[in-house]
Parts: sequence; C-alpha cells; structure tokens
Amino acid sequence: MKIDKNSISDYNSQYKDTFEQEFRFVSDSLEQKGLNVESVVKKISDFQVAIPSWALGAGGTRFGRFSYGGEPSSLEQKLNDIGVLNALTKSAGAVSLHIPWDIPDDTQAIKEIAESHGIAFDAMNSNTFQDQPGAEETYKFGSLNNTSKNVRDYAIQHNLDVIRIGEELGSKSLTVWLADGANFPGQLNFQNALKYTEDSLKSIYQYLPEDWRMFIEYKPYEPNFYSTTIQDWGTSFMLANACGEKAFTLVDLGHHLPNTNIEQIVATLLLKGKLGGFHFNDSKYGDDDVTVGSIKPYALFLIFNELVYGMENNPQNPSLAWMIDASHNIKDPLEDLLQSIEAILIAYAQALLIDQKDLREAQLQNDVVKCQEILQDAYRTDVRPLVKAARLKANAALNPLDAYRSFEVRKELIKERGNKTIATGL
Ligand code: LRH
Ligand code: MN
Repeated sequence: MKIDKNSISDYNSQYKDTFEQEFRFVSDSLEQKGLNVESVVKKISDFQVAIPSWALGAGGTRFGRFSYGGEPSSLEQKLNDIGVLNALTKSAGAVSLHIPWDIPDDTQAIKEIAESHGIAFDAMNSNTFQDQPGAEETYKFGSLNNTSKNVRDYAIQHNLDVIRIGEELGSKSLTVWLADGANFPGQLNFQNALKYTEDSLKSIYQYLPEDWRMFIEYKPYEPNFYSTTIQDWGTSFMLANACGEKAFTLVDLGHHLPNTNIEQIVATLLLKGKLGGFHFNDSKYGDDDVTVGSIKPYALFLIFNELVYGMENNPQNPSLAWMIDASHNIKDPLEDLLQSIEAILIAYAQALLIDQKDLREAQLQNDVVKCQEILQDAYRTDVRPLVKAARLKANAALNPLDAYRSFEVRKELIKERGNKTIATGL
C-alpha cells in the first residue's frame, strides 16, 4: 500500500478553504503578539519522530492480545506501513529497530525500501530481556548485571552485534534498556549488580563507533517488581557519565513513578548536557504505553517548554532523538501512531508560542500568577492550523487520520495480508 503525492493533494483540496480561514485567524492574532509564525511552522515541519518497529501490530498484555488484521509480518512490510505514516504526515521520517525482532535479511534491500519512503534509521534497540531459541545463556536472572560473567559477556556481545547491524543500515545510536533487577528482597546484591552493569556498559561503550551515541533508558519497575538496576534518571545519568561523552540518558515518559516531575528531570539533564532523547507515550498508572497526549497533554506541553528552552539555551546538549514507544492493545496501530504524532507536534507548537523572554521577566519578579498565565495562554491556543500549515508545506495530508480512513488503508492492508498476520514486537 503506497499513498502518492497526487492522492494527498486531491484529498487536501477539499479542506483548503477551511484551513486557510483557520490559519489566517490564528496567525493574525499571533503576529499581533509579535510572534514569527513562519519560523514556528518551519520548526514544526522540520520535526521528525522515529516510529518504533515493535509497535506496528496489535500489542497485548499478559491478559490477552487482540489481533488487528493486515498486520506487517516482515521488516519490509513494517517499513511500508511507516511509509504510509510518513506520506500522510511527513513527520515520521525515521524508524527505530529492535533486535532480534527486526533483523534485516537483506540489508541493501531494506535500505532501498526505507529510502523509497524517506525513512532514516534512528536508534537501534538491543534486547537482553528475552531468551532467544537456542540461546547459549539465559537472561532469567539478568543480563549486564548478572552474577555470571558468561551471561554478562553474552549480553555484551549481543549489543555489539546490534551496533554492527545498525552501522550497515546507517543508524548512529544504540538504546540500551535493561529489565535487570529483582522480584524479591534479598535476591540481589544491589552494589554488585550496579558494578557489573557499569562495567558491562563500559565494555559496550568501547566498541561504539566514533560518531555514535549510546542511550541508557531507565525504568522503575516491570518486568521486575521489587528492584530494577537502572531504576531512575539519576542512575542512568551516573552510568552515562561513567561511560563517557557519547553516552546519554533516554527518557521514556512511561518510566516514572506516579506524579514524578518529568519536565524537571528534562531540564536537569539538558543543563548537564546528558539528555539523549525520548520515548514518547502516555500513562495514568504504570508503563501503560498508551497514545501520546491521551492522558496528560498538559504534562507533555510542560516537557516541551523545557525542551524549547533547552534547544535555545543549552548548546552543551547535542540534538535530541525523538522516538515513540507505545503499544496498541485496542486501536488500529497506524491510527494510534497518527494520533501520537499529532499530539507531539501540537505540544511542540504550543511550547513554541511561549514568550520565553516575558516568562523570564515574570520569574525574576516572582510574579507567579503571570508565569502561569504566560504558559497557559500558549497552551490554550489552538495550534492545529499551524501544524496543518507545516504539513501542507511538506505535501502531507491536512488531516492525516481522516485521510488514512478515507483512503481505507486498513481495508487495503487486510486485502493484501489477510487477517491472520502477526507483527513481531510487544
Ligand atoms: C521498556 C521499553 C524499552 C523497549 C521496550 C519495547 O519498557 O520502553 O524502550 O525496549 O519498551
Ligand atoms: Mn521505551
């Protein structure tokens, strides 16, 4: 299933007039406030978020999985599905692969397919949280933190294999997330577990190509329910510093205990030049991995406020890796991803409307009320016409989700692939 430019412009033609009215209304009021609308629209259209290769099929939980029909059953088909997302949004110009779920059979062919859809290869993800058939070692009691040197070496070697595959594809970064931890008090010597993890990460870091980065992803719990060795941003930050200047902390929005102030963590990591990137999703309780902006859109906006500030004031922090990490238990995976992309672009656009100079002055005067008014004025602005303008500029669909439905993409995919295909991943 491929969506060509003409279908997109035909589709847009029916919405052009309404869009122009909406856009003129919001851009006039923003220009009156002295905002450069054109530069905001440019920043939105330049924003590319990587699609997780493990979230193109129906996700599931231990209580069940409801298949979705037309799911991609190969890496080629996954790239074609991301191609559909990118044709509709022109914001999904990258994929983040998970190994071994997505080992390319023919690297050259995979690169050509990706290129044909304008998709780059973002961070590679290693997997030392599952045993593969015929595996020489088991990760049941951990991987990089395991008391067995054989298991640690086995896990280190896997990460080196992932880097090698990534190099062939043109990726420039490795994400390491470890399920390592314990389910019961007394099960683990915390200090040894952390020392083994640090030494193992350093071993992987030594093999990191010169122009690569390593992202260390933290998580408080699951699948271990008493302790996780890399449980929070502080531990990841400490390990990234121990490894070196090419190692950074990766913030998965779902990996925080309830009511954690994530925007403050983001500000701290930016100041220290150690923020590598994001796994965007949303959650109400745990690592729910639901649609971005579906539960706490204001929290996402506050995070983007820190990111916009950081991108203007923290040259010490390199450019960030933007990735989605979600699981689709009941929604059409592609519709869910389109909603997540929309939520990310809206939060970014709202944050770009914040008058950072005004905010700084109000903060210096401790005018607490004015500080909140400045933030909420931006948050309460309907920026959707700006996001649409960015799409039109990139020949994408004005309303990607509506276009997806009017092109009957899922129906086409089921016709092509049938109802029984199952995508690798979560
Ligand atoms: C762990 C995680 C990690 C991935 C996995 C698919 O919860 O967020 O980023 O490896 O999900
Ligand atoms: Mn993640």
